[in-house]
Amino acid sequence: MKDDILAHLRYSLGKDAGHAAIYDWRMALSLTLRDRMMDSWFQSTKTSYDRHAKRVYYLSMEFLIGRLVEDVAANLGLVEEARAAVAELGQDYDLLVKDEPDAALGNGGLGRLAACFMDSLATLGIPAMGYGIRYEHGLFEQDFVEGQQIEKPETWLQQRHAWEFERPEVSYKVGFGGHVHHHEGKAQWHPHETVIATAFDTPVVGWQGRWGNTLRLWSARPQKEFDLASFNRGDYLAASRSEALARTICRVLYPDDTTESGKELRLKQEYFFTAASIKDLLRRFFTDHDDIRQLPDAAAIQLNDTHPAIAGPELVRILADEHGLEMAEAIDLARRCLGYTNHTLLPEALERWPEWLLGRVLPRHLEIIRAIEAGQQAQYPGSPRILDHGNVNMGELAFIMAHKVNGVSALHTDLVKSTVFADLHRIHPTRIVNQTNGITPRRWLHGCNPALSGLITREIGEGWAADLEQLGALRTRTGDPDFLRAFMAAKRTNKERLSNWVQDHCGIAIDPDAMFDVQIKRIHEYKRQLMNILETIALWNEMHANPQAGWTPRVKIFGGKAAPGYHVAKEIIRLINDVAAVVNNDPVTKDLLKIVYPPNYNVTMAELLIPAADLSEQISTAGKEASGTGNMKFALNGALTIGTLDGANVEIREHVGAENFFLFGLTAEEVIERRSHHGYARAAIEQSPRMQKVLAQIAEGRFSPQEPGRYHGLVGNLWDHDHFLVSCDFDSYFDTQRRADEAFKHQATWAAMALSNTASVGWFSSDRTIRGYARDIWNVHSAIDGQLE
Ligand code: 26V
Repeated sequence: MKDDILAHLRYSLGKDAGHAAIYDWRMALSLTLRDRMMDSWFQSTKTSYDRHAKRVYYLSMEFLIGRLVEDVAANLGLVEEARAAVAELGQDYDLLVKDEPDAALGNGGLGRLAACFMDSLATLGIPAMGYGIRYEHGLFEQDFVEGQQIEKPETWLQQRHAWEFERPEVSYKVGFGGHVHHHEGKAQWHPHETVIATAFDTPVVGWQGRWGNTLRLWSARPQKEFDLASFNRGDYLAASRSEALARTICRVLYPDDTTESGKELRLKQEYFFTAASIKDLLRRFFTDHDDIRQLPDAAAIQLNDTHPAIAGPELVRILADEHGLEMAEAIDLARRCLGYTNHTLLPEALERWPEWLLGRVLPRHLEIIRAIEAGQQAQYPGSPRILDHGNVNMGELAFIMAHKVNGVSALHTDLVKSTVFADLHRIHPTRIVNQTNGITPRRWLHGCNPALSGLITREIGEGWAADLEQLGALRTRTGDPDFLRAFMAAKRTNKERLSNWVQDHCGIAIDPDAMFDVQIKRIHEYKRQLMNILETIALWNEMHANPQAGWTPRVKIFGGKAAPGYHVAKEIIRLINDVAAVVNNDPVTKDLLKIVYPPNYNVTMAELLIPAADLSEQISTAGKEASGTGNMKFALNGALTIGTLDGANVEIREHVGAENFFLFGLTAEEVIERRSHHGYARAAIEQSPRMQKVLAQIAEGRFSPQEPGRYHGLVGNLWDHDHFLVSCDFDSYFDTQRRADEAFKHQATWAAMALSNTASVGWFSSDRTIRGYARDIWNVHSAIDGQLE
């Protein structure tokens, strides 16, 4: 490996060891590891072709993959060899790993789920391809200036991406606009503008390198590089006009996962990558088939939310307009290929496109959507409408065009059936199925927590990484004091690692003996970071008034970004930072309470924070969080959850046992009921002197003395509206936190509770999730024997 790194340094990077920068060393290492993926990758492709295996196509606007060096090295079993080779070359392996940019091609849970799924598909040996967009700029970088979020462009591609292969020969035209020509019952779309989609392939090799799939991300380039005729006439702008659309399409990931924005460019991004992906999978299909009617036996196309929902009409367009199928048959054939995953019930996040906009960008698709709608209404009169009030509802479109629709946790799937898609569920009672989310144990235990994973491997062997339910064997150790001590020693190691990092990056000294209480996720009102900071203030008040009362010392850790246009979320960020500035400087509570909010939370930061957490905050208003996946990562790493009965929390609690989970708050049903009471928020606050005091402090400017009125809006909204019921759950949240304080004082029982979490969440492996999709939705099989049975 040492020789290979040197060879890459010399021949791929053009450097000799004496002049190589850290970038060069990291690239040389990455390319050396990448070489070692090739045999498995080629062999997998060959096996899939030879067996005419049915393939999964996972269409997702987002793949939040993070760094890859360590992941690849671990999956190939080469970490020790790589570390040694790098050391022999006089370099620090850990520094090289840290030099890699965090590929943030996603907003949050939905994008990270897609990345975990890619890992599990490869580990299980399921022939699959992930399709997405090669954004030039991923999710913005967050900075804090006077406590306020500032967004800066993210630039991961300013350096070469070590893991991808450009495939100039895999290119497709994607059209926009124009008109439709109807002649003798046949339709033909003549787009006005065209861009070229070019593939960039990243190999994804599973555990122990047994199978490799491809993540194929599309980049756009202009059809005509440059119009020399215009240029020669002196019209320099016209010369590069065709470049403009192509350059903008892949320019940037949309950072708003709260509201459908109805932006034309977003629609073009969606169609761009969907159309290229469908063309690509059909080209592959026709290499070994000649009858398009066999497509459902060869391709399972999964839509990650409605973002690629235009795949339905696009497939119908190709089947009808290019292959001459009748419209009804085309729709039916397309449906047998398509599955749709719903990830949110929030009405404001459900995609709707103005009909005029969709018709202008994709005129033929609008006609086809009308035909789909007409077919549905003819067969099921009164069925919910795709087209209504001048909008195209992408959720209804995706539902009607999919043979299976799934929710992402048991509770969420029930709510999908009873709320957003209740009427469609009555018409199609077997279409909705549940697939509770999961996480890859390779990244989220083996990779990020060497201290704990080493201990587990010494205790039960190494099989758990590919069969996470083996962790169940650890349940017998919850009564073994020696093992519990070792378990807590691993946690302590991770807490020290984090404490050092917080000192270096935030300049805050934190005590590894304190309880590390962590809430990391996008900032949303429904996730209730506001309730957490209000509880923190209440706790501080009581600690400050009576510092000798035997408190459990706490470090409150926050991480997360707000959508740039989400005003309330940004106010919450500022409030957390303002409160931190006051609390962290209080000499009375300095050994009892600290608040830490490092900017720019991302996958890499999650890998540092999660293994060090004692308490996991999963406190959304019940019925709002579709699943959550951070909740699973924390439990796996031995944190206890304080949480509501929301999303996958419900199932996590069932697995770990109610006695090992700090439950509080209204249920989803009670939330609905409570909202019907006039003035519910005011009533709840009036019954809670503790909360009243906190709200008064904020409103009086205790945390913003330079601008006392800064949070009037935020506080006023809690009294008068409080749509997410912070007021109603506050007291029960506070009391439950005090129960957690008490439990933490008894470290031996806490250790047993924490171990019960680690031992009992094997079911939440994304391997289990993918087996479920393979069986219930895709009808695909592993190409490595014995993996799916
Ligand atoms: C929505 C939108 C709306 C249009 C503009 C751009 C945009 C980008 C992303 C989204 C996604 C929102 C849905 C989402 O991320 N859902 C999360 O999915 C996770 C994986 O299933 C789940 O664990 C979280 O509970 C759920 O919030």
